[in-house]
Amino acid sequence: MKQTTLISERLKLEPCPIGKDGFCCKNCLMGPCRILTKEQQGVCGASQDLIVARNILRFVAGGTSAHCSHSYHLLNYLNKEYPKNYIEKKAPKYLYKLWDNLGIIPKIRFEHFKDISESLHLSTMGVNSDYKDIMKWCMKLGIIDGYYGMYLATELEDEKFGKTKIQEGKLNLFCLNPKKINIAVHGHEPMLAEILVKEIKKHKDINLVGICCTGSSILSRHKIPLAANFLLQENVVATGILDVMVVDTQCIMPSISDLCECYHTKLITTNELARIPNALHLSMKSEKDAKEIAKEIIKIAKENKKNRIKQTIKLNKKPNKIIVGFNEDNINTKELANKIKNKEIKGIIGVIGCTNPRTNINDWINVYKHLSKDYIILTTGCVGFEFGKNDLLDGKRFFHLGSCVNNSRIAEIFKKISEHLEKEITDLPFLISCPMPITEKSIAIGFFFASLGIDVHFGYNFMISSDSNVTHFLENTLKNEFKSKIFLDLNPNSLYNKINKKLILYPY
Ligand code: BF8
Repeated sequence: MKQTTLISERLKLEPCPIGKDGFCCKNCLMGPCRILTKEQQGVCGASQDLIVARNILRFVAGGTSAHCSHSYHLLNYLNKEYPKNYIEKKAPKYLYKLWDNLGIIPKIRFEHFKDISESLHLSTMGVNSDYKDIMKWCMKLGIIDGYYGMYLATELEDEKFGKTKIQEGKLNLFCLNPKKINIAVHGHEPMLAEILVKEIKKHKDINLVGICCTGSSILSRHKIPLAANFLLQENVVATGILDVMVVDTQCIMPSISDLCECYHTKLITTNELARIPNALHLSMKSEKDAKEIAKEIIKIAKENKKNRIKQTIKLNKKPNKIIVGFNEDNINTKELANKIKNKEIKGIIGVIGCTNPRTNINDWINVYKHLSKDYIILTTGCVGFEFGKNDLLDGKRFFHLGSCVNNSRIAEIFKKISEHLEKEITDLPFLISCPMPITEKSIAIGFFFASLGIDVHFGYNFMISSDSNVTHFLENTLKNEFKSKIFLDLNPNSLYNKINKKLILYPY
């Protein structure tokens, strides 16, 4: 039998302190160069600022490509063309004008993929050596991530699978049922999961659960219980009672393959990009494929239940009850605008992104719990799951808006409120806080919100150490054109104090 570990064990591997600050350049074979001071240069002559800026841009390009790939796969699945003038139609007019003047929006359909590729080009050795210009490219990719990634994916999913509904749902590992055949769907692109939801209705002996953003998506639309976020995904397998895990793309730990072998679970991949050793690959490109594959998955799960070895994690608690399914149409933005105007609430915080196990998750959750007395909290993704685990997703102060591509719903809510109040988004008490980022996607999302004029907080260092010029640029210079800043605060209490002292999140 294969031996494997869980993430809690592997976390003993310390992060590289040089790479963590973005000071390691691996863009050519004269290096890798580790540039520890502002005076030092890489072998090619690259400064510390340039190295940090290029590393951030490559990170943002990775995140943007994931979201744009998601919407592209949806278009293919639905047999649809790219919409024309998409950003022009979706963005606030004054922002479109600003971005147009700055020359940072793709005008031709598909040009956004070229921009992702050009970002890789310009950050290769010996192309762009102006860190400020590279930061502008980060903003450009942020806009692309927001519109051609998150907005488009959310819109296509709403059109095809229906708008989310406000309803009670269940969340946590305890959604698994030892008496039933358990199937989990994991990843981000919910096309196959949607078909499985319909198909399992014919099978009373099957319990379908979700993981990560595919899970959030079918939770918000169909009340399918959400068993885990990124951090708990291995535990779903390690219960010993998961008969099939179906994965699409993104945030699937490579460890899952060995774990599935240890615990009898059949691992099934469905996306051409996401191949995993020892998994059964059932390629899904169309709705017709999806219908056939869903039936095949059910057959495999039914046959595999008899191979369970034993249940290894006790599931003796009840799942948390949560209210889910909020979106830009069923949240009363007029009412929120009035509450801001009448000072009934101090503002709105979008708490988004991952749950990085290198942070103190409980401390962050507690801070938002305190802040929710004065602020409305809109949330998505893995941090949203964490609020659910703490029984905070009540639909009164905390509003769960779905998966990470559904961050477009937060942007849309901010846009609508600003229209009601006839103000620019940047003049309103909005903050985006991503306290525990893990993925490149989280950073791309941050740049998107900054492009809208909203201050963006990160609670874990993504290559912006306190004294670099890049940090200074993001905290100060960005304001000149975008009226926003991207800043780090690694300490939950310090963020809380800054908000209380009105150093950030200025009152209306
Ligand atoms: O897109 S919050 S760990 S699951 S990246 Fe991944 Fe981060 Fe979770 Fe969904 Ni979002």
